[in-house]
Amino acid sequence: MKKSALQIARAAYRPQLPIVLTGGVKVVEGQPTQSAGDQEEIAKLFPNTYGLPEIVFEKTSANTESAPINVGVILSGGQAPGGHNVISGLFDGIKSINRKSRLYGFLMGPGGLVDHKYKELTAEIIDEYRNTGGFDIIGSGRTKLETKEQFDKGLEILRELNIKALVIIGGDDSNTNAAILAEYYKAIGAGVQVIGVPKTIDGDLKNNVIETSFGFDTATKVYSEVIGNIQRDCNSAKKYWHFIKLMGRSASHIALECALQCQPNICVISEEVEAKKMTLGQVVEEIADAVVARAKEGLNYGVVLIPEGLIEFIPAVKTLIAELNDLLAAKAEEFAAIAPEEQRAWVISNLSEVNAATYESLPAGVARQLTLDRDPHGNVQVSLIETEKLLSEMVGKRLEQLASEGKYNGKYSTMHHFFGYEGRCADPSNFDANYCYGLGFTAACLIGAGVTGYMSSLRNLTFAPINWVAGGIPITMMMNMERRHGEMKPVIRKALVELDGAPFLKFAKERETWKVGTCYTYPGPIQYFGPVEVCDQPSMTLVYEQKRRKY
Ligand code: FBP
Repeated sequence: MKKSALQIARAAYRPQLPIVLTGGVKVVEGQPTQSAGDQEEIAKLFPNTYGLPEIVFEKTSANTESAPINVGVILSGGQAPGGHNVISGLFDGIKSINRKSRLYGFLMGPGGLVDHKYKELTAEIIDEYRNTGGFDIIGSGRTKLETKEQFDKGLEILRELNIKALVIIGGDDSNTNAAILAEYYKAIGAGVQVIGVPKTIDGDLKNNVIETSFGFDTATKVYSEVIGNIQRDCNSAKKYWHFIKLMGRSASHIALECALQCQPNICVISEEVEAKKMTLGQVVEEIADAVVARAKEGLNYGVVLIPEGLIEFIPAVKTLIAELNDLLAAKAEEFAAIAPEEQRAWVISNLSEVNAATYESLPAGVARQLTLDRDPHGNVQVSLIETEKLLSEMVGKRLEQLASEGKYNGKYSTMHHFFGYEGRCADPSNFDANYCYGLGFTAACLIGAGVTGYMSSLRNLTFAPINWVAGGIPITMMMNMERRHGEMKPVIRKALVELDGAPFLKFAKERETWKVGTCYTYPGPIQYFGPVEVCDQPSMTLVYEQKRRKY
């Protein structure tokens, strides 16, 4: 296959490993842990894997080579830059345990384990994919691993291939399932360890022990590059308002990071909308105010960032979605049998009065999307809702009204963009290339340590990679009970933007200036070769969270 010059140069990049992982490692155990919430219920549901200690690896000069081990790996959910480096780090890690260890990749996500679709990942294959974006080495999928039948079916192929450890690379839902699988295999004495790796561009799988999920750094840098380009175009032509929706199903971390990088005129933060109990009309009003204020200065252009998940955070819509989830779960067959043109009326007649009113008030396309198929984890597919168009149209209508009252006399022409899939398979930034390779290598060390139900972890991420702290965190430590598909389930708590956190506070301090002033910054494309301050900086979110500028 023909390769670009950058592909060839990038293949030669050697990710930097934390110094602790560059020889033999020994395990240092911390204190027993407890779950993030609902301790009693979680302890009951995970009798074999609850309360385990955190683990940190330290360097040892002792010979740590041990028997060869066969390991399986699964990529689960949406693509995120760096997945291939997790796999290459895992491969190199298990080979450092014993040259005869073997790695098998299950194809197209967790479904590959259940359907026994796999391929052995040899050194030749791994070398083709080092430092590349995408998940194409084995593919990914969203099958939810949750039933005993699936676990037992998976165990058949694990036994056939003599696989003693399974690494699941996924987001909060997939790692929740990894914890359930680990518990089940431990309970039945299957002899298979399960290790998770924190993946998602959304950045919402993080807590005080997992500093960030991989892929967030690269994806936000890609989006920031193009937002910067649009801002420059906008500032050159001075004739459009650009409404840019950014991926991130639930939390607004991506939008916030891009706002910190690019300084747009407006960035809506869903978590703030929810906290202030805002209606859609109030969000529109705020944007319209900014358009009017800029028009007064003769500035009939601007850039608005909108997080993909916004609609779900508007309190009235959130309550509606919760009732719809229960309704559609309880009456799935009845709903499926209804002709499409009659579904709207059926939904309205089955909802409570208040939610029926909200449903009716939404534009038909948005309302319909809320009743369409959930993903296998029960999430509304918000990437399919055109919030950027919805908002720009509503702002347009409000401006017409203001103009008729003599309160606005600017020009309002709009452009719409959605940046999501463009960033998920980019070649990983140096940060993600190093982080992912280290996470994979750490997963191998956790396998070597014989533990199960742990998530691979690297900390101190605003320091240079050689100083990163490697270890493992019991997955149950991140869990609490939440309502899903109409039932209470143990799940990893999603990290939303904290309104008292340093990244949001920084944004909140600057945003009034950015609104009317034109303070755009232009981050430019990701650089892989060159000065440290250009190539190796972590996300601003991490930097503000850890209150450190650069290493
Ligand atoms: P993960 O949570 O699996 O990492 O996926 C996140 C995401 O990229 C969201 O930002 C987006 O809403 C969703 O996936 C899109 O899903 P799909 O790839 O199935 O269209």
